[in-house]
Amino acid sequence: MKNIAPAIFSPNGIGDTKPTNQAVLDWVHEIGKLTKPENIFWCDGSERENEFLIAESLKQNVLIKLNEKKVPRSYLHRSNPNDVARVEKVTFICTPTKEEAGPTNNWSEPADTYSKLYGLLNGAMRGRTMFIVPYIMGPPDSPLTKVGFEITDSKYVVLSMRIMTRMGKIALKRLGNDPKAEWNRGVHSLLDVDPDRRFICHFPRDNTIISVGSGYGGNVLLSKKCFALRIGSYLARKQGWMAEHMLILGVESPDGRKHYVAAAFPSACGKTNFAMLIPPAHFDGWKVTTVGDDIAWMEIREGRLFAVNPENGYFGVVPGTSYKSNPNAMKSIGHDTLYTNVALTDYNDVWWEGKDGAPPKHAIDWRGNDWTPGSKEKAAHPNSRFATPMRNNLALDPHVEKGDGVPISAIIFGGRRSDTVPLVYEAFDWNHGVYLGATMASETTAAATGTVGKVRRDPMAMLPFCGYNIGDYFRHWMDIGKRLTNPPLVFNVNWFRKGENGKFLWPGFGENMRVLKWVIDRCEQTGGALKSPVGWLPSPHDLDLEELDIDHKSVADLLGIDHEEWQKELAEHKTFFDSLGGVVPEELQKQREQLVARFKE
Ligand code: GTP
Ligand code: SPV
Ligand code: MN
Repeated sequence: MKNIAPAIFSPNGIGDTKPTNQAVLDWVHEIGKLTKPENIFWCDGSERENEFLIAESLKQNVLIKLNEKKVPRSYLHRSNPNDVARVEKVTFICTPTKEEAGPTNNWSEPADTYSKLYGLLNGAMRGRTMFIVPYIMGPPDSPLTKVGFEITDSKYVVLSMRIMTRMGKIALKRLGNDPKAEWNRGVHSLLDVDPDRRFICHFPRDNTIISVGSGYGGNVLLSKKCFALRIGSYLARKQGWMAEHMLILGVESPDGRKHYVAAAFPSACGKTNFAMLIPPAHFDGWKVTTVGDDIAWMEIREGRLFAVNPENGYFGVVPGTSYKSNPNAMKSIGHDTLYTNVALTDYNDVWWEGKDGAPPKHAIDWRGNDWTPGSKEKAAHPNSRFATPMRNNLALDPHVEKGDGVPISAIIFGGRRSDTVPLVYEAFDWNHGVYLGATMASETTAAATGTVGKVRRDPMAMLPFCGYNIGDYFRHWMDIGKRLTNPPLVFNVNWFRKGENGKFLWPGFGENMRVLKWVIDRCEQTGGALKSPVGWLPSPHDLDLEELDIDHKSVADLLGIDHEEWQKELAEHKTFFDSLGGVVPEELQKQREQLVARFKE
């Protein structure tokens, strides 16, 4: 196997912070014996370590240093062109029975899978450095916080994990010396980045993840989709909490009343943008703050849901990010940021489609080829990403480090739907809300490899991330509801409905504040709504549309329920439930029948 990640040799005092927990040491020893690395590098998360790893990564062309004046302390990484997104078809849930993984997951038998993966890992780190990355997910003093270790032979992964998680000594401290303590085992090797030998496998019963053959994003930053969502959702059900693909934002009114909202949108459907929203001028005095942009861990206290963001940074979609669409993101990624697969200008600045200003006359595209505005290819890959620490975000919520989490007033589901689904509506109650989540659909995006733009059901935006049987997941949602005396209201939004001209009807981005304001009004029982078959629907005057350049017809189209389209939609709900082969809880089937009946009233 070609050595694409040659070993590095660190001076004394760097890479030698060994944990003391015997269970960790035994596991590292076992993986070391298998993968046969040249040496072992124990990460401590220090500044000195980071500088050393960056210097070595520059030498090996894993990173390109960006213009220090334009983007201080920032770097560009290019992944293998065959490796630019999550790959769902090689992502597996390895439970003893196929039934436990359920109808929506790829399943593979644990013993067979371990032996296949161990075969691939045998000698895989020869001539390479094996990095041990200790990290915690969640605020340091939260009862929800969990420890993980990722073994990897990729410097890019180590540098990214440092941004995306609270990494290093903090995790060793949290874990302590109890050999029976709960912690997640993650093993990652690039191998030779061959799509035919790329597998992302989860062993929920062993709290273990093994990922091979990729060097990109959600496939390899094992803290994120693999641990915080797939293994996380499995643990959450067992332990009575929730792990969800949700942003968390705070919204404060001019008179200082504050609510927190969690929202589940599928990959590349607007979570980061919504979490960093800046209200338009008309909403003078309103403030939106970010708790998290991708993942929420939630527990019940005093009959309410409280949420923490387990992450420490944002791994966000770059294309389309501009001062117009997301000024908070632009400022965040203007320094101390690790970019992946964007274009590089002749001034060593970064560029992407949708960035403010004119495109550069010449650039190097994400593949490393010459690019000009006349080129047919995109300069930045559509799924190019930034990894930026959350402390860069000027709109960071002051309670983001709060161990207790923030109380959630509303949950919003949303997808990318050109038709059928109105701009916003509210569920009648919790179980109806679960139905909205269970039946949501979205057009596929570049965040995962495969066809883009095809509508698929993506329950709670968790289709690729639920680590167990989706029927049991639905049941878990309803069980949580039974324990809530003060449940959040549940909403569905769609920023992506299109008019007859094929253009988005809704301006989106900052203007989504208008929808958020209605959500808050409903939470405070001041907002008006009409009863419709699908749920509580605002009439145009219930939304604050002042100073917004939008015509009456567009608003009517955005809020309209087209009965013909909905007959098709209802049939698709049935097809989806049927496709799950009997795991859908009775209550949700009943919800569907009631929905059908309401359309006949
Ligand atoms: P992941 O990181 O993959 O989970 O994505 P995400 O859900 O955080 O999506 P993100 O906010 O990065 O947005 C993805 C794409 O949707 C970007 O190209 C945005 O420009 C676009 N987008 C986000 N919000 C809106 C909106 O309100 N309206 C429109 N039309 N596009 C939006
Ligand atoms: C997503 O796809 O939902 C992401 C990007 O947030 S990745 O980390 O690659 O999964
Ligand atoms: Mn995501």
